[in-house]
Amino acid sequence: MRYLTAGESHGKGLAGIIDDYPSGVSIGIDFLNEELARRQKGFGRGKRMSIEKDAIEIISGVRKGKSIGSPISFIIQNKDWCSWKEIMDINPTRSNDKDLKNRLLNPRPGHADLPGFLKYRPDDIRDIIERSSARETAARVCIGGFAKIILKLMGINVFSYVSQIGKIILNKDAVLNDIILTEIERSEVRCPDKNTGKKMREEIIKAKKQGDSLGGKFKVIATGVPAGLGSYSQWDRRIDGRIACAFMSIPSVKAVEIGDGSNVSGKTGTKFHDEIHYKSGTGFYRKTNRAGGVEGGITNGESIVIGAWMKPIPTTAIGLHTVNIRTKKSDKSLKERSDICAVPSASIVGEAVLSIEILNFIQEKFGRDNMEEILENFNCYKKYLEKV
Ligand code: EPS
Repeated sequence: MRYLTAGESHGKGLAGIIDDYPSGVSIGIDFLNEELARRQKGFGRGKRMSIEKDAIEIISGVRKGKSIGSPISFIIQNKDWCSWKEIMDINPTRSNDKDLKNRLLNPRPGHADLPGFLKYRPDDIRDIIERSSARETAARVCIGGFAKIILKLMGINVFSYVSQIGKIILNKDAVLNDIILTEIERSEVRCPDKNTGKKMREEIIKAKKQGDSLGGKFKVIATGVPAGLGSYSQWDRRIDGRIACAFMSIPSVKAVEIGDGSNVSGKTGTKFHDEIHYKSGTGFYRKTNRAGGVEGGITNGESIVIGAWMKPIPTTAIGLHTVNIRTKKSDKSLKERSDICAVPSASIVGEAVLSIEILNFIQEKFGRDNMEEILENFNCYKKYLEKV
């Protein structure tokens, strides 16, 4: 399954194309819209999220509620476009005084503004910030939703939660049962622990008052993933490498861990590795999962556990020292409407990108054409795993 997204943050909308999505999958539009709504939530989001009510409009690849094997394409309208029609006009217009006055010239450190300006040579940084905006992730969450629909049919579920916002850190990993999962979905910061969640909320309020922004960490877990996805045979066939790449492509993510992540280096081999056990009818299993479900670039049958760290949002009310791209004089960085903290939303994007990567490896192993065929192959393989 390949995919592309397009669209500017304040343009008409976002678009997505998914190629190689199997035929015969029932597509629940409500489910896809719920996924979009989950991404829009979260304490610390900016005003934009109260303007938008993201919803998918499928253009192709689905007929009578089922995928037909041809490319799926869709759009998500930007409601806010109505207020930006003039600024985002695609027709040639003679630049007027207003345009000149509105030009963004003071790049924000931490955003794509300066490197984008150097690369694409615009005379207005708006040309850069429109596409580099994290608004693009709405399209990716949709594509992840399509992937999740298939994974669910195979008993694979993907969850996420927030484990850090600013200085507030959840002190232990969440045990994902139904009660905790409900708590995460109810929490404004997607934190499994009420008290920690409260402190995270206060941290966001404090940052807002100070005209500042925050980053943090989120975790994404996939359960029910069979052993045998990915391969050590070539670098780009390692599933952990592909997952890490997908997470690093989420705006603001600066570090990714699989399993125990940076804690792996301090332990001896006998204290770190997950010992192997066997039970008739279940097959091979582990009592610990420090490897995060991947060994040698291949899934080992345990849950895939990913952690991702986000830097603070680069747009701040206070601003940072920068240089005007035209005058080359020192100035404060430009101010755009923005979020104070988007870690809860990023965890939903994390669910999407992990689902997409797992589905890619599922299709590589079990087929890509038709859902019935994929399920037959998958179930046959699961039986082999149980009795091997
Ligand atoms: C976003 C929409 C954007 C930003 C945010 C993500 O909307 P606007 O620019 O109109 O406020 O709120 O983008 C960023 C934080 C960023 O750094 O790019 C969205 O839909 O998620």
